[in-house]
Amino acid sequence: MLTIWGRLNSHNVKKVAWFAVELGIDFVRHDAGGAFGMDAAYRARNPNALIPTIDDGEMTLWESNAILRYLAAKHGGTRFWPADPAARAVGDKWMDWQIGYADAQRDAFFNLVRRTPAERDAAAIAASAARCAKQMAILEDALARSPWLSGDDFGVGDIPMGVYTHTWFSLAIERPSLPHVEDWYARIRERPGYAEQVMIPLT
Ligand SMILES: N[C@@H](CCC(=O)N[C@@H](CS)C(=O)NCC(=O)O)C(=O)O
Repeated sequence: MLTIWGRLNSHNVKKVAWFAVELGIDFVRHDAGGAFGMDAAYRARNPNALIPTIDDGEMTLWESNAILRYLAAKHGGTRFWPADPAARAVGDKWMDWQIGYADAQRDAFFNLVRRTPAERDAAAIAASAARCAKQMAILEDALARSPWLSGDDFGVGDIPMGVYTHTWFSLAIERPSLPHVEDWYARIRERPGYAEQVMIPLT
């Protein structure tokens, strides 16, 4: 049985929980991080004191995108992570690209979701929203050429930005109209586990 540690209102935990549902594997998730804190046993599993961490009986692993690739390889065969290096690199690229996107979105997210209206920094929110729009235009261009970030089929490369895109559409910020991103987001919303593990109210 797969164990996932981490609160579900974390982007990085959502990735893993959603993908476990896609893979059809049984898992148990224990809240950790944020208001739930991290005990000494957790910190012994993950010296970074960050979430998520998993244990599947074979190994303990942290770093959400590494966890996704491990689970894809172990439980998905080539279904979600192709064997061909070039095909695999297509989705891998977007997994790494998400780290830069998360940086762009951070100020808008923390100000609008984790702070009270009185504490919000309007200039930081606007700057963050503008950075997100610029990044999302890159995603739009990619999705105009390919149905999925992973290539012709949905794959592990769609998971990280799938999570962050839900936040982008949920935040009270200005968004340009990006029809291919909207279409991809609509298709992702139909995927197993997405509504349950990702589309929860932002907190
Ligand atoms: N690169 C790491 C980043 C992990 C990370 O920053 N996690 C955040 C939540 S999304 C965290 O642990 N924050 C502290 C906390 O929740 O207590 C990964 O992808 O797993």
